[in-house]
Amino acid sequence: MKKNSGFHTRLIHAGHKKDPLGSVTTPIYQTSTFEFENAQHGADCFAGTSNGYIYTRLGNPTIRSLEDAVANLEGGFGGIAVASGMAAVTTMYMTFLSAGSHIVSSAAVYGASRTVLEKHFSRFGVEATFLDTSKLELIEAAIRPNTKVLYIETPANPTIAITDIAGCADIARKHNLKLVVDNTFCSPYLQRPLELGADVVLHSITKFINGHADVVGGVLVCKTEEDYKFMYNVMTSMGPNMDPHQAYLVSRGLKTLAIRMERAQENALKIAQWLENHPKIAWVLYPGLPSHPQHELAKQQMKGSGALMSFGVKGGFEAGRKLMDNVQLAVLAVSLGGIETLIQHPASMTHAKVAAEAKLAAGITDDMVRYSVGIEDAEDLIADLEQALDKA
Ligand code: LCS
Repeated sequence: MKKNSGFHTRLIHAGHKKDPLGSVTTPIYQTSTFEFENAQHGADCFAGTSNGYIYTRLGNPTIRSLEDAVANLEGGFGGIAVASGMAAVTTMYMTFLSAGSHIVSSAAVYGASRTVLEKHFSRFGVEATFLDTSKLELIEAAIRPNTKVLYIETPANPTIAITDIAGCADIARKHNLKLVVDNTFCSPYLQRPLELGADVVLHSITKFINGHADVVGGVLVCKTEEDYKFMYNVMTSMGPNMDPHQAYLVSRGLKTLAIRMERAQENALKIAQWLENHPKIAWVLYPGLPSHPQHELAKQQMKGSGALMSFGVKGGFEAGRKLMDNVQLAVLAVSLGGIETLIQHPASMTHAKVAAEAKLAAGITDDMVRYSVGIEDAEDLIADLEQALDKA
């Protein structure tokens, strides 16, 4: 594969090394440890003067193949695959935060990305400020001398709020902060934060990158060798590493990312437009609708509008509950970004552990329903919503 190959070519070929036995796919090296050629080779591997594999927590060819593929697609120096999206988030926190340091984060982030700071990193003296990062002036005002990281999720889970990545990169450069972007909702197909000035991009691989609702995983991509090496050391020392079989499944899912994403977002736009015109729907937030407050920014920094939306049913939570209890095609389940359409209630499910006032301040209202659009027929999904709304 040529270095300047297109995105679709890289999706299929990046990360794969020619196999000595001719396997077209990267084999699953389901081993915990690797045999050295001799004692000197073992010592050289540990000294870093030989590139041989040592032990799967420290590196494995199946996992490396996935790491190289995602790093290539995001345009970074190196990728680090881990056991879950939360392992990616906490590995990043462990890399850049120390006792006494401060992080500024989007208020609307995946619930656990916030609560792990409030409940656990606070025990080690880490301070955190959560705010509406779609307003750049609020970020500037929150920065303190001990601020080390600016962490944004865009579009945000579950409010679909969009943050200006390039604007945040300017602020991060000015104040010497690491800009980290959770790119889970977009995948590198729709948005490449490193190209817009971010230092690190991370994913819950559980979502669009794997895409088939059968694996939990995470990945980080660092722009520079320096950040990559330090983060890799943090990860392998703490041990939240991915398993080779998990990496194999994700690599398989990744190959169809672009065509899955294209179809899902085509469905999503049709559904969002239909919902917006439905008399029982109070509001819809979808980046592809001109009514989205950051529709223009979304058009600039995203290659498409994605497959996630949130909406409110007239009649509030009770009406939303009736809708969720009556859908027959969409699956009532958390997670997102798979080939099947999922529906859930953020306030009582994915963001249940976020304090009530914090939820409201982040825009996670009680009437909010989150809908992750899959690759079924849009007409069938609309018919499903229609019959459920009739009962709401
Ligand atoms: N970042 C984002 C944006 C997420 O949506 C999630 C999980 C994570 C990180 C954590 O990833 P995990 O450890 O679960 O792989 N989001 C979920 C959601 O909205 N419903 O269930 C999980």
